[in-house]
Amino acid sequence: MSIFNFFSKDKKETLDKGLSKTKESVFSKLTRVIAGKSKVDEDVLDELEEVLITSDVGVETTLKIIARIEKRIARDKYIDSKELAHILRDEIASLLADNHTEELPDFELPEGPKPYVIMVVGVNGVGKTTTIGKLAYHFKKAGKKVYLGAADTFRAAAVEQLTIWSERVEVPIVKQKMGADPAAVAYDTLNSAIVNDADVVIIDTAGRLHNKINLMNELTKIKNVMKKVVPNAPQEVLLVLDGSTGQNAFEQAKQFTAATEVTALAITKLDGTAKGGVVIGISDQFRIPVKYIGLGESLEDLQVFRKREFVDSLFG
Ligand SMILES: Nc1nc2c(ncn2[C@@H]2O[C@H](COP(=O)(O)OP(=O)(O)OP(=O)(O)O)[C@@H](O)[C@H]2O)c(=O)[nH]1
Ligand SMILES: [Mg+2]
Repeated sequence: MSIFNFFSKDKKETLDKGLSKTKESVFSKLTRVIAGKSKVDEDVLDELEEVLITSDVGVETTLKIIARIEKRIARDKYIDSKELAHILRDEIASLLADNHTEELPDFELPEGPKPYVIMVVGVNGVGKTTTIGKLAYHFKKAGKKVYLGAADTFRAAAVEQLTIWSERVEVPIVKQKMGADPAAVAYDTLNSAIVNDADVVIIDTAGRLHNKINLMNELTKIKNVMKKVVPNAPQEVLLVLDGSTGQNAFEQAKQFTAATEVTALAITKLDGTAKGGVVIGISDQFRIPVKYIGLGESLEDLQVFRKREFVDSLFG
């Protein structure tokens, strides 16, 4: 194991605790499935399919998992039903590993000219601003100089909320008053960041405008204006999804990725839900990598998503 993948005890505890609702729900369902059955057979598989679908893994990914287990049964002939959780863990982990994505050490930035600009998008209430606060905290802790840009100027409280996070984490924020042009705020933020030699800039955006077309046009405009300052910005467009909405999160991912270029996903509020299986489905079905997961409201409760650790925690 490389030092990059070192998985600290604290991190594991946060993950286990954050996923506990999903974990309990999955285990109680699995226990019911195997009750009175010694062997994993067709009946068990049918019920397992149901368990995965009701845990919001999604139909497509569930079918892939079941097919893998069937293959394994065909090979091993007899599988003790007590081993089911184990086997599920292995098969899901290897399914997700098939969808290979580049992994950097936690809160390190890819090579390239500074600053690395992350534009955060998503519908209202999913956890964009909170995720920005947590990201700022972690990047700062990793020794990076962080700048925040309050480009959600649509709602009165939005700028205030981001300001509170900037004070809490002690990182600078660039803002204007409510109703200001979001692209202008983003432009100013990048200029300040360059003058001050920042490593990473995180731009908050509105989750709601008068309509969806307006919203998408505005995101495009913010992107284009930023390119005038940093030609390859934004290097990351992070779509935030609320994991507690299960299949809805899937739908949002589909719609957003169709309407605008998204390069990474963050799935929040996993602590408040038994629908954490959605991370497995989204990670399997979207080409865009799940980069972060939100496991609670405090600063430490944001983690870089590591497939193996996630699956181990869920079925461990
Ligand atoms: N339990 C839990 N709550 C979270 C998490 N992430 C965000 N929240 C809460 O979700 C609520 C909405 O979060 P915001 O960060 O304001 O969401 P937003 O996307 O910026 O919302 P708008 O600015 O209205 O578009 C807040 O009450 C957060 O505390 C998480 O991982 N776990
Ligand atoms: Mg917000």
